Amino acid sequence: MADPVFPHQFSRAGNTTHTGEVFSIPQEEQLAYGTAGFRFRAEKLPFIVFRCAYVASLRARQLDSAIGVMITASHNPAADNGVKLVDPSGDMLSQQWEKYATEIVNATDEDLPSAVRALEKQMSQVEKSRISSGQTKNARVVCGMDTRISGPHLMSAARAGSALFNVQFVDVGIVTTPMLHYTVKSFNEPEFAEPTNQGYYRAISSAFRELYGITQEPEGSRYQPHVIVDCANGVGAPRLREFLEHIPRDMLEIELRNERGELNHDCGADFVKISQKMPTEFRNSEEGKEGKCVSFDGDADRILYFRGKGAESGDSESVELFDGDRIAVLFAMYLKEQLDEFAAIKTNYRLTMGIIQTAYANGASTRFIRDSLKIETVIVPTGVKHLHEAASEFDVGIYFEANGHGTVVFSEQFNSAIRRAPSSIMCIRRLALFSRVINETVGDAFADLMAIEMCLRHFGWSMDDWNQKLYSDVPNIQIKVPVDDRSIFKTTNAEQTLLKPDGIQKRIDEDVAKFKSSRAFIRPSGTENIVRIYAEADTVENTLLLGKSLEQVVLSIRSA
Ligand code: G16
Repeated sequence: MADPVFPHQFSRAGNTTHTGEVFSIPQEEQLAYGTAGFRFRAEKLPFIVFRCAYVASLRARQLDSAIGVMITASHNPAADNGVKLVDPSGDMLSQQWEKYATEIVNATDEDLPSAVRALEKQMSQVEKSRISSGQTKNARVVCGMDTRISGPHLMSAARAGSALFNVQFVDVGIVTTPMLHYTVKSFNEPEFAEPTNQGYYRAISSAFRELYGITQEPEGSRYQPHVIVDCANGVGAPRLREFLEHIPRDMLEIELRNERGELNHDCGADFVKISQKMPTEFRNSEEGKEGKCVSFDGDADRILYFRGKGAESGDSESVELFDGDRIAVLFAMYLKEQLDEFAAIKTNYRLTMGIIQTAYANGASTRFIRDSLKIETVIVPTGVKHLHEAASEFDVGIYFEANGHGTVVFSEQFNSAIRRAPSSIMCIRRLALFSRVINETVGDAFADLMAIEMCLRHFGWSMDDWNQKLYSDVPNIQIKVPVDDRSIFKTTNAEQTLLKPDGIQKRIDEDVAKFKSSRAFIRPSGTENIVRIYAEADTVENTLLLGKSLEQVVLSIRSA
């Protein structure tokens, strides 16, 4: 086949932005597939999206399947954008293909055809002959975007990239990232769900309504079904409104805030987690101790719960956080209760369960999981791809980053055990329905919201109960330090130890040794031009001191 012709406006030199200007990208600038795909100022993205869609079309032909392209910069500011690829099962792109995507994005126009040929050489004989005989009717690039102004132009770049091999292009419009993941899986597994927004809404909401129907609140329940959602002014707002048409108000009363302002500005899960403050449009006097509030991020793949500290605290801005760690523990308690009942009945099945966290997990949560729940925990580097992979080693793998990104994955062994057991047994029905409420493909704010409310209702818990019956967070802080070149920071040990620049880990260790019960690490972000500092210690004051001292360490490198 002749080498395809690459349109000039999607080349490095001619890269044309959504405002019609040319923003060229120097050939020597190496672009990296980060924590969650390529993420930069939107001006850089047309060329990158074009090349990524091209890679997606190659992968789609290789596997004769739908591959996803999601145009989003999630929690980043509105002026940024990004692109990530989704594999046929709805999971993140395989790490081998992340490498190919990086090579293809960084190849010169002249080198591109040979880079593609090198990639094609890696394919199996079966895949090659399927492609050469044209048996690729299921190959599709399924593309969605968030609400950013640069999105539609990037969608046209994706369409152009997929067109090079005539792969069918499906534009699903403005969707949350988890909806795109779910839709890709639905295209490839038609029995899973209909590959449309309505198909996604119906699948999750019908499982929720059924689970609601069999869930009995215990006597003296303090559960309350009113939730206020901070939509981060992102795609979560319009899509959640549609989703809620499938959830009766007498089951859940959901109120939406931050629907149309500036994306992620003073609101959203990242803002709430890092500042530990109320998002805009929320007031401590109204949403104080009694309130149940939730924050999504810009593409609704993260969820956090929070409430004000109450008028009596004298602090009108700070929040009490119920973060990803606390959500993971809630899911673990619910699932463990069902699995224990199941084990008592079906002794021939031994289903394993584990919780995957990152170094950002609050130390108190990890101790509680190991010591009180007696569940195995695994710590992996930041990034859903790492958590998802580790969770898949268990029959029931719960993974959550403290920032609210997480879900539960279930093994084949789990599915067949549940299918074979009589559905009249309550724990079996709960497990089966819970696994359908959850979006297994990736962390999903809507699906997680439904599952969390169901667990709280099952236990009859108020926010106070959820807070007090588990563990108390140890004081912790996260600081972002802008840097020119984050690539000079190299880590190991699940990102808890800094290898480069030389000598910095020693300074971190010395600082940590000054405070009781302390722990800290420094790592480069994979999504922003910043270095992140995490610190915890015995008191709020000491945590602040430790965090500030480490900030000085990073600033001293910056100015060296
Ligand atoms: C993405 C990833 C998350 C990660 C976050 C921050 O989230 O999917 O796994 O925790 O970036 O990553 P980093 O610390 O490397 O900047 P999102 O919600 O922005 O897509």
